[in-house]
Amino acid sequence: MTELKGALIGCGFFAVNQMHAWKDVDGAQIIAICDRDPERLKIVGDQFGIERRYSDAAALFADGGFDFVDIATTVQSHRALVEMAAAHKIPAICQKPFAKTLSDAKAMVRACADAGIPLMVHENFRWQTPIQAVKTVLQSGAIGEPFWGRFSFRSGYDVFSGQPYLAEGERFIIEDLGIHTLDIARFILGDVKTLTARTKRVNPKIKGEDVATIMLDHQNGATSIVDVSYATKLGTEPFPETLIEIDGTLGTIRLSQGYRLEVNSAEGTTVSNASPKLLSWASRPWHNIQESVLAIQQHWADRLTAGGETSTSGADNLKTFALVEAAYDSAAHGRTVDIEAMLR
Ligand code: NAD
Ligand code: 89V
Repeated sequence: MTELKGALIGCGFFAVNQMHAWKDVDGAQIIAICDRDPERLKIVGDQFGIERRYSDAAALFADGGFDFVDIATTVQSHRALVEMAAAHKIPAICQKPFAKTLSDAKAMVRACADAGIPLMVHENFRWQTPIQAVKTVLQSGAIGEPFWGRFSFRSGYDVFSGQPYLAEGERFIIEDLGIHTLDIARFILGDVKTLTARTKRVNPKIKGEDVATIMLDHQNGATSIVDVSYATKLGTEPFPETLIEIDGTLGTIRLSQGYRLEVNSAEGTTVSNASPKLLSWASRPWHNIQESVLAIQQHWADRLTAGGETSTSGADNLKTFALVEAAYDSAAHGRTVDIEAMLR
């Protein structure tokens, strides 16, 4: 099999995980990197032995010689870089949050569709082992038709030391973390008709909201709650676990802290361990996220080689991104938002 060649733009905090994962992906490797910060370019270039280094994305694309680009910068540059990829007809992966606004995100999807190139959003949380395990149980039919769910991420973990920009934006937890939880809710219970949200800022040292409670009406009739907090101090810190409760017509699923998966069905109660693997380059407690980075990047390489839309394509991610915008709108104006209307 010919190995796909990739270029990575943005050599910051999270890109190190992506670079490690690319080393483990079958059928793809990174051959060039780009960062406008010379220090980050050197650190990542030296760590992963990459000779081709660029401080300017336009120069990287002009030189070419790669089959895809992995955009690992923060949101401000996503639209310009995705459109640059489309202009050069280079398939692109773009980190979350996909864009600054839904209208930017729609333009990015359109640009890639017009150029005929695949676009995937690096929305990795649905690729976590425990989340996949919940989906597998639901698909088995063991709990019947789901009618209620809760997707919960409550933590007191200091995310600001690794990602200082998270303390500075007007928007915080929904845009950065809730975006993953909302995507998991869609992945498990399907697309959403309407959304209602409430937010709070508890930590006085940050600008944006650090607590959000969101109610979703899914198209299949199920109702779910997505609740996220970085102001929750617990005895045993659960970061970065998403806890899940699903009630179905024939039983229930509970994914609880410590990756404990309990299924109650007509067959009785089963308890299993849905822990992620600790990859050789991973470290606790991030190993759950790190394993999902490898899974999503392997999925990209497989789809790029064999063809077919990725699970978190740009088009798919519009439906998650709309929930983010709707949550801010709902919390600001105290109203329920029609998601289908936003996507028309
Ligand atoms: P960071 O600030 O540490 O790194 C971003 C890097 O991109 C910096 O080195 C910066 O110099 C570079 N950069 C920015 N614009 C550029 C441009 N136009 N050209 C070249 N280089 C440019 O940020 P981070 O914490 O690594 O986050 C990056 C993205 O990853 C964010 O969108 C964040 O939300 C996302 N993220 C995702 C996960 C996940 O699990 N999916 C986890 C953490 C962060
Ligand atoms: O996934 C993210 O984007 C990260 C974190 C898990 C820390 O919220 O910012």
